[in-house]
Amino acid sequence: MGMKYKAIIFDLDGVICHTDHYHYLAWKQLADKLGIYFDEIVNNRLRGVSRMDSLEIILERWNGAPLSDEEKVKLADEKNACYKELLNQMSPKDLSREVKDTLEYLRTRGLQLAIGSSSRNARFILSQIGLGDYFDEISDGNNITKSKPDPEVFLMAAKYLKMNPSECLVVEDAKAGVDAAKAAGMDSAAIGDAFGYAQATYSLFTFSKLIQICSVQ
Ligand code: B16
Ligand code: MG
Repeated sequence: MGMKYKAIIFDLDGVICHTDHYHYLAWKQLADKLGIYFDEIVNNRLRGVSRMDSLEIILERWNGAPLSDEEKVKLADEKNACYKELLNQMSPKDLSREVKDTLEYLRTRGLQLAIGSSSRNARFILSQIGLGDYFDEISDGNNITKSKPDPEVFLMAAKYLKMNPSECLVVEDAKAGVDAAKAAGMDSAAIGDAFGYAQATYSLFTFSKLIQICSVQ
């Protein structure tokens, strides 16, 4: 069986591991403190979106006096401190056997494996779950100026990999991430919250289904 793609670019949060729940808890704590309504539906809009853009979405429901940029940065820092406390508790146990085995299999098939994440905490998360040195390339929130749905994070990953976008498959749990892949000229496989999203090339009921997609000529 031939391989359709040469590289796979994985989103991190919500795909490789479930830091999405920690984002939810940290934003919820901040929103509660500010008296802003926040639930899973609002949280789904934050998937793949940068920290500051996420804060703006949460503040759509803010009824107080307008906040200065300085105050906003302080709020985002507060959320990040709470989030990092949660990340400190992560360990290789937070990497599922299914994800680990699937990555290993794809690697043995000669595929390049990369990360394309909006997070500035991506490298720390990867080291926490025991994948610190695992990926061939990492494109994350530290090397981009525009977050998903802008294609920048995936185009940078392809550049680091020295691949054309058409040779890469993106795996995403965020609709914004699927849109970003499309804008980058890449096929995408949607999982989790993005499952069934019409803009995606494929939908993955479960992570290991990637093996079938990558084996089709
Ligand atoms: P940080 P991904 C994204 O990661 C998250 O989905 C999103 O909720 C978060 O706001 C963003 O990273 C920035 O994260 O605050 O750690 O820099 O899904 O693109 O891997
Ligand atoms: Mg994600």
